Amino acid sequence: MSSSTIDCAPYRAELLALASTLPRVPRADPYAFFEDAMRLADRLPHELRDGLDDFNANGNVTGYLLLRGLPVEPDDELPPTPTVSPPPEDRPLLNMEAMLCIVGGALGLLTAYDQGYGNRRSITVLHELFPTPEAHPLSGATSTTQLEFHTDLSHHAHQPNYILLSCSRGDHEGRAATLIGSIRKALPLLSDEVRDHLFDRVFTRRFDAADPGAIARVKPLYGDRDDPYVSFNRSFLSAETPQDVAALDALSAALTAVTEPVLLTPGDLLIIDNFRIAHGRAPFTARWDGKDRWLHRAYVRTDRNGQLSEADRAGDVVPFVPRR
Ligand SMILES: O=C(O)CCC(=O)C(=O)O
Ligand SMILES: [Fe+2]
Repeated sequence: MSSSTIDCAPYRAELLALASTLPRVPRADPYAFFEDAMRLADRLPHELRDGLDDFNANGNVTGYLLLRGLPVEPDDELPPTPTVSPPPEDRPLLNMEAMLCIVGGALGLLTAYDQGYGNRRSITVLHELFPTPEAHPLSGATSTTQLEFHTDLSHHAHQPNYILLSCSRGDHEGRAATLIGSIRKALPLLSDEVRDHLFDRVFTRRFDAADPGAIARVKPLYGDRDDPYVSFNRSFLSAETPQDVAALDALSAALTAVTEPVLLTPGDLLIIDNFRIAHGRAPFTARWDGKDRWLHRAYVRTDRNGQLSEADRAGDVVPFVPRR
């Protein structure tokens, strides 16, 4: 396994024992649930905790950390893959939800976001990802088409540091790889001219198709010139000049050239450094048989760039503040 992967199979029993002490219904009292998960994070097996702390402090070249072999339920003990969100408030805790929250608690604060558009009625920490029948076959937005490179919440001033994706079910054919484009790998492929443009140019980023006034301002590269953060979304960053187009295309091409596909399988938990990689997802075919791909997702904030204040708690909802 590469240094981006930690095999957690040796800790399965220990992790299950930790998870069994969490409240059985995570959505009944979310604040209490996340507080417990954070407490349990201090009792993770030492080697695993050290790996998480090291990634949190230094990152790595690939921009992700993949935990494999976590204690997912046997498939026949899982409920059918959902087709609608949100899940029932009383749905019992799933093992991969427990893993998501304990690992998230080791990295920072699990956080819910007002994203500035349609999600106002469903602002939660715990998200579910699965293909939806309504999107098939005409738009195929969630499965049959590739999800292009993006940074999650790049239009939000308090963009999450980490995206955690844990997997209860993979897709049937093993095609739905999460695509990882690391800026630490892509940067050497960019010319000085393109780098300068991506650092200095402030792009407008639309975030609500129905509202032309809904714009944020985004620099695709920022921070340390030699080890920058990336904020990217080819479809929503508006290119106004030929140089804009050339620079965004060059960044797309460089990210594509260094892409690592990570195929999530049951028991995997992927930690994406949302400041250092752009990510996407390969297309796949859903079968609508109750066994389709099923991921759990949560966003984590850390104090990187001083973005937390003392009163912040796991489970908080961050109001929408457009990036400027
Ligand atoms: O489905 C995936 O693997 C990635 C989905 C995604 O882009 C996200 O959760 O932000
Ligand atoms: Fe995403």
